[in-house]
Amino acid sequence: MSRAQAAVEHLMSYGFAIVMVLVVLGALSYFGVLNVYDFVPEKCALSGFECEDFSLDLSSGKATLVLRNSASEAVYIKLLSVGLAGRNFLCRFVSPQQLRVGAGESVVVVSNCTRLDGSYLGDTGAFSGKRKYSLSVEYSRRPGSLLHEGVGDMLVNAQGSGNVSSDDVTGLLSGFWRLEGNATDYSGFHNDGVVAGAACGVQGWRGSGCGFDGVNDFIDVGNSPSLRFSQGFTVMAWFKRSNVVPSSYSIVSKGTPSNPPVDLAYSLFIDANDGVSLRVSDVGNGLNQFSAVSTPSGAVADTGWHHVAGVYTYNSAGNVNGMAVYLDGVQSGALVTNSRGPVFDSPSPVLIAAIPGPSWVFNGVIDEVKIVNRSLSAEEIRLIYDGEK
Ligand SMILES: [Ca+2]
Repeated sequence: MSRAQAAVEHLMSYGFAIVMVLVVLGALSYFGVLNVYDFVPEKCALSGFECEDFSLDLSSGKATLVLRNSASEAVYIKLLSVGLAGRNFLCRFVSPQQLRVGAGESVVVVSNCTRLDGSYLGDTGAFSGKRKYSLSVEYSRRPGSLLHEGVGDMLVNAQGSGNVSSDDVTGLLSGFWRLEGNATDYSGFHNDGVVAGAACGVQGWRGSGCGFDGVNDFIDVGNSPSLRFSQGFTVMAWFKRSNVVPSSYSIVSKGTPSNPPVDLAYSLFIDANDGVSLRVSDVGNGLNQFSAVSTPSGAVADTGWHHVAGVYTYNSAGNVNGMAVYLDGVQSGALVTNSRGPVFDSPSPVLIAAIPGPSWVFNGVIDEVKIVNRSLSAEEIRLIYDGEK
């Protein structure tokens, strides 16, 4: 018997068994019993760089990569993000000044992680074990010059489980109030709210929410540095009006946007046209100076649930993104590009459902309030909305 014949007979005898083993492994993987990545060694690859070492610690919420610049000239890293496909999990390192990495040199890049999809901080297990994360990097050859993009992936056995919960994480969330019967802040910054009259425990969008009477109910979440922004920020919430009476109703405000707004920092509110507006001021001079953006009139003239996000961007190099309001995941209303500047450092606390007085008191239910310490992109807002809707 020739060697070729022997090989064919061998295959005939064992081929079926091999196929069956593959089918069983495939089925186990499909039903989640088996993680296919458990059999593959950890690895990390990123175009434009050599990924020398890498780790992901879910308990502290940090992804650490040691990147070597294999090019013959220095590069300047502006952004590095680590994501998990379909899970809205994002670790992000941003360096406005851009991190220089000389030719042949290595650099340690630590990205802060958070979960953007509305899953609760403190949940455990969802991201534990070995998984494949996508990597993307933006860098230039000179500081501030043309940006290049590199992509790659990282197969890593994450340490710990759960998500951002430690105090030292200066990630994205500055405040996260699930409003499950109380005003506890889940961002890690301890911006726990004081409930004034509101009925927390009523049916919310997700679990419970807080009901406000339109008269004097509100929640005061304080004025900690984590709620004061010199650059950009994003404010988000779900809300449901009890009735449609055209007037101004605050959703989340820091200061007073009514005239004169001597202490206005930012306010996301239902306006008298039954739309949603975002107002931001850079001064506290009482001259009614602020930037604003609104959805079209009548956009929320109903008593159904809506998700709203207000985004403000100030960039010292130019007011790049301005401000925007997103209703149910979609940008709504004109984007104002002449934003005034850094957000006024108002002495007022952040109130949910009212402005100081109290006035502009919301009439209905508010739930899942988030404040993020940077301006989110349209894509990120969409991601969050899709994850929560
Ligand atoms: Ca809730």
